[in-house]
Amino acid sequence: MFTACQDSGSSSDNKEATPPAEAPAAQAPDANTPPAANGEEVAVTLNAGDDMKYDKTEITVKEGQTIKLTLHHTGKAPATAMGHNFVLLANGVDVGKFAAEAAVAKDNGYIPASMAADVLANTSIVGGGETTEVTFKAPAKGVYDFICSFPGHYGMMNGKLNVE
Ligand SMILES: [Cu+2]
Repeated sequence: MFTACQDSGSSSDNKEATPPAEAPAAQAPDANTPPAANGEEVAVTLNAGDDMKYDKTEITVKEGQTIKLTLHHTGKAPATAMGHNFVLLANGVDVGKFAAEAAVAKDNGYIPASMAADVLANTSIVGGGETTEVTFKAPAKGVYDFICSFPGHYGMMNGKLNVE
């Protein structure tokens, strides 16, 4: 398999001087991409930088798959100023309300305890150069919202998890 987003390793894949990449990451799926089948673990990497954007706004998985999601903060700003996380919300959750509650839940990693039942999966908050991950089982077929719950981010940092 492969390792993704390991910072400060000995390899030379240093992303510090990455030019603004507005185009979707043109990573051709290579022969090493594991086939995605029910029950298997699939790796998803989500990048977000100081521009307050996820590099993917749509993630498609299959029901029953185990998803290992890695969130890599490609920027330089500290978590206190430009923290990012990944929060997958249950169906029917009022995203705006959740985000408002989350914004004042700093002590709990911006996950509001009062709405914890609405969270299907979440990572911790990371700052520039840091990586975090969460492994979770794909929920039932449907479309689910994911957001960054750092204050003020969800309007820019949101996407859909499609479970087929
Ligand atoms: Cu964020």
